[in-house]
Amino acid sequence: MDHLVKEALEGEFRVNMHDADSIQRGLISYMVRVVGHDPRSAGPRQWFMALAYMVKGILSERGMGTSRAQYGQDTRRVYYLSMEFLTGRRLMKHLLDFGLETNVREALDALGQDLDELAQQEPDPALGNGGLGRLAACFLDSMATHRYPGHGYGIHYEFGMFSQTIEDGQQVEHPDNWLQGGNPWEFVRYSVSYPVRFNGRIVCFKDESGRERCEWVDTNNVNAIAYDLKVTGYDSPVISNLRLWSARASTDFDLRFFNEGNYIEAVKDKTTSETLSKVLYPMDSTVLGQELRLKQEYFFVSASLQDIIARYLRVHEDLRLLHEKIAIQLNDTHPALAVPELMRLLIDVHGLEWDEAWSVTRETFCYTNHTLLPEALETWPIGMLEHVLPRHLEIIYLINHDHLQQVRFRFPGEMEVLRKMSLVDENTQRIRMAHLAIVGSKRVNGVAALHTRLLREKVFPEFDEMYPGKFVNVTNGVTQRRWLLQCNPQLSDLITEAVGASWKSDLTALHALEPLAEDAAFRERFNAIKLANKARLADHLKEQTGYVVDPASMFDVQVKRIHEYKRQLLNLMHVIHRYTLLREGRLDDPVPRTVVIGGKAAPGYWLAKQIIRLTCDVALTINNDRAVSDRLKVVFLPNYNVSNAEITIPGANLSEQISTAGTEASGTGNMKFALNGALTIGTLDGANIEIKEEVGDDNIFIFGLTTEQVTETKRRGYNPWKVVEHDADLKRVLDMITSGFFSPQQVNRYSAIRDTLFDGGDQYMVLADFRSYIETQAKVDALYRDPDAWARKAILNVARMGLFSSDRSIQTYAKEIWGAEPMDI
Ligand code: 26W
Repeated sequence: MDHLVKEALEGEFRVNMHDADSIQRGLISYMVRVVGHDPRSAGPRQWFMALAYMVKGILSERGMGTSRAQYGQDTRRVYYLSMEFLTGRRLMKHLLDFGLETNVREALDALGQDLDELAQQEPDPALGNGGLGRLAACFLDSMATHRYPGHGYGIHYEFGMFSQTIEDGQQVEHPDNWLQGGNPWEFVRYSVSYPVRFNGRIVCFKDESGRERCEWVDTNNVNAIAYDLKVTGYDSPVISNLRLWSARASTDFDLRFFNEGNYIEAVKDKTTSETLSKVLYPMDSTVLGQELRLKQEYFFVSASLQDIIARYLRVHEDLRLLHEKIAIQLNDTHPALAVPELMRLLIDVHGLEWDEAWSVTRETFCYTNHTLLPEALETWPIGMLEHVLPRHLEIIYLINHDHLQQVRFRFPGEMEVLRKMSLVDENTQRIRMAHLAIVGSKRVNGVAALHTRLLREKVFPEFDEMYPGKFVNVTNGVTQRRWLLQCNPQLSDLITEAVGASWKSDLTALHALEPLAEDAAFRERFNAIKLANKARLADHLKEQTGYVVDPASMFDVQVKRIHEYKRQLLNLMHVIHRYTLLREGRLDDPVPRTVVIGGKAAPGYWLAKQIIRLTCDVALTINNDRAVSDRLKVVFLPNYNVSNAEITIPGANLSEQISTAGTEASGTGNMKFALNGALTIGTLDGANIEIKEEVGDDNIFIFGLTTEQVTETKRRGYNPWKVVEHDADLKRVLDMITSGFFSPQQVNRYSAIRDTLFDGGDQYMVLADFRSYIETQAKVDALYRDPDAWARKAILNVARMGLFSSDRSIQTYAKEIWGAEPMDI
């Protein structure tokens, strides 16, 4: 090592990434000069940092090429505004994108370090809740890979999604201090800073030219500071940027207090304004309506729009043509305040007329809806807006005034329609953010065919009628780079060997695998890879939970946020039913199963937490019952996140996608599992429907009521008691849950579950779908007994996933929504 260090520090600084020796010298040099550690005593954490800084250098160099090309070509840009980005770890992704993995691995080997161990050192940035945040990350990857001029904007949360441990069978939340050890990937841009204003009041006056102008005065200001993360694409010269805003107090000290000698009071304001980017709200699917959340939304929207306008004005003059050069995608309604904020900036700051500003605004924004659940549709109390964003409330009223005039014209005399379409909910005195986003956007999209249809027919039918062609569908997709290439290297190699490498940027190339489903040798290799991935997952489960599971058993996996509509409870009911059959010897030729359930519950969502607890209780009982031990195991996988999804998904045989029909907008886990060769058991919900259409009815297990049947059953008066009365197995399962069979220390522990199912009316039709689910699970068993038949179908699933790449989603957005072209670079 001594001579290596000497040589490295004497040699030239530039690293030749195509040469392992040069990389090795580079690493030593970064270790000394940037990390500031002696290479002779550095551990994996320090080597990770040295490597990350070295890669960051390449990111920066190449990133400049992209910027220059964008300004040079004056390309139409796409801005993706999202409160959440779940990017996953960066290191391996950048190495894969640059084609550097092999060389770097070799260089590290020579230094006595293991690349995989280093990669584990990196914290997983959990700046999102679930599907919506991960989709944003897949989209950035696809945009960079296919050379679109995409830019992400979000929040630099100091604390991301909480980390979850299980203590005493219950979820415990811990702060996610992901920046603790420093973040080598980010570029802090102290000079890129914008003031964001809150509170205050509006003064209107006539200016010299007699024009009515409004000014927002006496505001409390916070500064937004930019943190940039570089986004690479696979084998692509384009490097895009994800800009995350962090809140800084605008004045370090409030001088009034300071001068009075009250030092602590003087710093207090600083602390409160900096809470704006402190923590991600860990809820998906229910809105809390808290002022801090509203402020977070406005904070990042305002900073992003100021930045977008500044960049535009660097090369253009006329803001009336803004929409010709940019498109802004709103990821759900979380950034919907962008609509009145752009209006405010254009009118109050840049002097456009109302009509000019409105036409630019409506041509600039597009809005993606991600949920059908009524409790997840954002609304804000008028009183709160009046206090926090008085000028925006005025602008919203003005927008609504014009909007309602058009509604009256389109639906004359229809007061009910007027009431429904108003941006203001008069009953609750709240502003409807989805309405605002729809009115202020050029296009509105749903994320799967069924979801878009339900949006148009059930949620916003009047808007759809009033604006024909505004509502479009873009079915979600996932990036095959992370969700196959990176997480499943063995299967990736097998596929590349069989059909070539083009699938990495064109997933439809997987079609060529179809004939190989009939090739016994291929099936054998495919099965061996699945087994190896299951062994890796089994090791992970053992390390995380202590439970030992058998990789030869069927791995039946449901990982996603815990929510009643996703029906983890239905899964558990099948498990309990199976357990009783096993104990009574009523299953002939039982297929051994390992059921894995994982996911986080929102901290305030008590019932979801009970479902986690029940999972753990059921696991404890079943896993310790010697009578069934080798035939059934249940494991709750703690702290489900992007990193452990990368281990879990490749190890699954069966993918559980069992939401009540009409509730899951799309799902994206469903796509990741199938891409990794799991078969799906699922309802006709979200993108499951399109998956079924692609893979064929024989290659997926569909069960349960359809959306129409759910509606019809409810309309006719659904009676949970009746269902249970006619199903002895179901009755017994429920009795076991509610009589304390799994919680003898506290027999009433699960009374709330009984209550939602009966008194609560079983909103999500768990009982109604039980029988169909159980029967379908029996078909799953039957197929698993024939490994060859199972493998054929699994291979066909992989081969037919071409449609579900986020590359396809992005190409659709680019063509049909943004009007964006790939850059020529
Ligand atoms: C603040 C309250 C809140 C926060 C987040 C409400 C709703 C959300 C999101 C819309 C929830 C979400 O992540 N939705 C998921 O989006 C995925 C990507 O489109 C879909 O695949 C999932 O079906 C949908 O649940």
